[in-house]
Amino acid sequence: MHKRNNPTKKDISRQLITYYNQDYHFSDGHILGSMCTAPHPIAQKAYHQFLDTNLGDPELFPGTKTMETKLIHYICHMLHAPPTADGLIVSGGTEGNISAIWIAKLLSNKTTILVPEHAHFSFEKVALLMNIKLKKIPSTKDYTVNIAHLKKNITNDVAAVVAIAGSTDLGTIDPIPEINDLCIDEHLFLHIDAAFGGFIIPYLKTLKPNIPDFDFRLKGVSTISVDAHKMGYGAIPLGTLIMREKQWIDLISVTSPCISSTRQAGILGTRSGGPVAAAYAVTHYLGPKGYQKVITTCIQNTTYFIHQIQKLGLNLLLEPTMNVIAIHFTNPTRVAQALAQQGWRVNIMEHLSSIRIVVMPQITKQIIDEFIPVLKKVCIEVGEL
Ligand code: 0PR
Repeated sequence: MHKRNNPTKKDISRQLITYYNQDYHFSDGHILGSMCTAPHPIAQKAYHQFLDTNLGDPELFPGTKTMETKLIHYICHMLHAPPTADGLIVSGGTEGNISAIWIAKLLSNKTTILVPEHAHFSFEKVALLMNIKLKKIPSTKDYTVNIAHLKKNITNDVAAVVAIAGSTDLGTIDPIPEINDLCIDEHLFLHIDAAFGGFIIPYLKTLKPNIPDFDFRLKGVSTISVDAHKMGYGAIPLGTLIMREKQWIDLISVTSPCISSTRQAGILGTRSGGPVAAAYAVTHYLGPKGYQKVITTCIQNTTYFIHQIQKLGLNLLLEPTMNVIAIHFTNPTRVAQALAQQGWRVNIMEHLSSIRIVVMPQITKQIIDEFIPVLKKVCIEVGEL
């Protein structure tokens, strides 16, 4: 009998289970430091349904393309974008930042950008890819950009100013209204990196009225990137770049002779409609009321979490603005490694002598109650308590 060399379906299925079991899963509740979560069930279903679509050739998939347009409109509306605005679906915050600076560079023909020192490392890629010079602006003691330093660094080779609405390390929000005024006065392109905060800040205002504006209501804001695969409850990869003027899309478009549409915008070519369908489904299903509920719960759980941490006698690096907690340690790596040995994953921020916990929707009070005794035990073991 002819012997099959390839593994059977059953073999493959067993292999997949083995590999799957080597991973951590959001549903276990032990991933504490990630900015992602398991996609909402309605997003998971939509993703599978649109697995074989390709938005690189939208004329073959007009239905998927319509969903994409509606998703962009949803985000535009959430960000109070003017009627002149439009957006691009991108793979995430990295591509959003690259695309925004690509536009700013083409509009200005200049090559320096002013970036807060607490900006995400994706701006290093911007610099490498586009021969851009990053001028890093120091932070204040609140870990937001220092406006006086920003002002001092405005020179006539600046293509764009970047501000962060929900920083990667600490969830802090730069003083965007002041930066906005500065950019209007100096006629500078202003990009807001709201990859993480974009789905939080609109709903944070009802809980914390002093949260500053960050969106297109500020007339100097040129572009905003927001990821659905972070706090939007969507599936990876799904980011958006919303721009004040729809014609800026033309700047980053090329003619595409071999496909049915004549122009293709942005960096990617072939790309799945699955994540777009997922984000369309969850945004329209939850709507503002649903997101308000999700964010309110995350913020309440953050408050509960920090009380439990403080009750242990541990110190926070600063009072959280949103659902990002930084616990200060003498040796954060040792704490994180000891937690990993117990099956709990946090992110290490050596540069801030802290560990990061992001209170995503899967981090319930029950999970916090399970984690706190482990944290206490580990801290005693490694001499942090
Ligand atoms: N801008 C900000 C403010 C970000 O926080 C991030 C990612 C990006 C841009 C880049 O986004 P993409 O990674 O989607 O391109 N911040 C997270 C971080 O570096 C990404 C992340 C998510 C890391 C989940 C780990 C993880 O498990 O922490």
